[in-house]
Amino acid sequence: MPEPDSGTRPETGAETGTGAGTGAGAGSRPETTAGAGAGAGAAAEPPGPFRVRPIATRRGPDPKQDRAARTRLLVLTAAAELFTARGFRHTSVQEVADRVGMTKGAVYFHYPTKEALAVAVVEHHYARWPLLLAGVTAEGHGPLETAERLLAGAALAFRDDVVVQAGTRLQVERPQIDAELPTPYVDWTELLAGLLSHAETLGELRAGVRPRTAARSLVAAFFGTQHISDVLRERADIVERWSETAELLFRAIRAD
Ligand code: LUB
Repeated sequence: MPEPDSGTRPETGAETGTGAGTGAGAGSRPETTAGAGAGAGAAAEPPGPFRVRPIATRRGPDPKQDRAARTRLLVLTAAAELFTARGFRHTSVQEVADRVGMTKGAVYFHYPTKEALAVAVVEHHYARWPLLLAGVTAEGHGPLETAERLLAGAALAFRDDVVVQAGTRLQVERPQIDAELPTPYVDWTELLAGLLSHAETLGELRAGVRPRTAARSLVAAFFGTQHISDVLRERADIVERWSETAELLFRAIRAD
């Protein structure tokens, strides 16, 4: 019986390059580069947000644009620190402005609302993953090993990267945020399902293991592991907690 559709997200609209005006756009993602699990045998194209994005080119260095981009990143990182520590509702734009030594007006110039700031933080959270994918793919492992190393890399990012942490909290608080946030969890599920389907064609999967079911289970286990580690240890032990869970799950998934 074919597997139920996981409701993968339809491709989002036009992507914007870095540089001008990326702060406030809902649904647009900072560009990426990558292909998935390029070990032996042709791998399927990674899902939308993990796919190669055309790099928006522009003529020559533009100091004004670069300064604006640096300011946006400064504001975004400060917002991520506050969203991670206090959540969306208990963070004010004034606190973000104070943290970067700017006026509230100057922050609003780059991000017209607190919601726009939240959307930008979540977009940058997801923009981390194609870069991680590109790095792991370049190592040339098989698809199952690629999946295992991707999630191990994600665990490090959840421990050390405040934008990843903030994006995760904002996605949990999405009912409180009156803005269009990307649908969570579906891209990782799609990416892992692609890698596990490829692994299946190479005979790397244990008989009876369904790629999409295993992909959903890995995402659910990772999300639960990072959440519990966050609540109990502010993710200080997430790498250890995930490696013990991953060892168990990949032993169940991998063919002997
Ligand atoms: C991941 C989070 C936190 C899934 O994909 C996502 O949306 C995720 C944020 O919403 O964990 C686990 C890899």
